[in-house]
Amino acid sequence: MRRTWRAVGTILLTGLLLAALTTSEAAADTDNGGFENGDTAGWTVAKPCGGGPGGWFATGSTTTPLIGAMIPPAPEGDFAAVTDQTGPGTHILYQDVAVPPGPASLLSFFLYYRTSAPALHTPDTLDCATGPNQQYRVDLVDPAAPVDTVAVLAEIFRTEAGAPLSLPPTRFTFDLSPYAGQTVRLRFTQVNTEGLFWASVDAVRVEALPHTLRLYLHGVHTPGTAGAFTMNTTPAPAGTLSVNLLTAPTWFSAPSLTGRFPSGARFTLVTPCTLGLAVAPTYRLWATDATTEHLLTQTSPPLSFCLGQRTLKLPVHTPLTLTNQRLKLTVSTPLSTTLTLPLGPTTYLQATNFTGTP
Ligand SMILES: [Ca+2]
Repeated sequence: MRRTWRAVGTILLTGLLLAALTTSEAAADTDNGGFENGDTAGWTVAKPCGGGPGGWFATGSTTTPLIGAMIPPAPEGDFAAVTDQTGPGTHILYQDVAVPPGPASLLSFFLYYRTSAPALHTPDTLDCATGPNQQYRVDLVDPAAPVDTVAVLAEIFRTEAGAPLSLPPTRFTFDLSPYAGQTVRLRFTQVNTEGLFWASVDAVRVEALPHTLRLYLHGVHTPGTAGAFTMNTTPAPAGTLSVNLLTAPTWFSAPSLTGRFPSGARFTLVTPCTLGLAVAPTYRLWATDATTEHLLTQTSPPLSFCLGQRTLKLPVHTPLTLTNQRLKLTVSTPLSTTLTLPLGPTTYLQATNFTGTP
């Protein structure tokens, strides 16, 4: 019976791992963040303090590589990273990570530890020459700063004085959105002057998260186009724009988009109801770059009663991947009809579940 349950558990776990791999496939990621190379390739190991043997190691074992202390199995895959030592030291593991330029990025990792010391001590230094200093911390650091700086960009985790002497594998997340487009140093540091300390980490990931993309229609022209207007992620100043639909007014997204809309992502055009059109115009949405143009959808909805705000569904076929392409929106009728379009925060093209830039 026990064997059966274990088999079911293995299948479930395998399914979860596959789901995790699929999710992270398209995302920006760390180099060897799960240590599944069986080594610390992609990472830099430093020991700015302490003379004896000790440091960070990748291991697939449940005992540490130097002194054979018991540690949990890797929480994901076969390998994880752990510190081991025979005396006092400062043990650093870091990687410089390019945070995706999109507006939503998430750092996640499994962290766990155990110490033989009777208590944790958390002075604001990584020096192991003067104790007591017994801590494990995770920081975001400027890559140009000294390797053991405590003037950090952000403190992600720290064992505070009085914290438990051991922690089982626990998933932590941290919002990297404020660092979009920057390269930051992700640094794991373990310091010990009071006893042995086994600090572990696994499954370090940086993922771009899906977000709703809103491209506000502006009345300014897009450079390099024949009189087309711009739509971007900043609401237009309040105002109106008069255009003749016979000339098929056009908006191009700025900047270009690189990313993916998964199956089920919804495209809509949201406008105030004050258009006062005599005929139902045709709306077209395209994906374009310098050389090609691809029609995503075309719709001519009948005029209908409108209260306050009009939400027009644009039935774009998904999944859709764009690589440095612009979205192009045109509104037209075969008649000469002047459209007075209110601009501002209530006039935009919206698409859900976008993972990418912007
Ligand atoms: Ca792993």
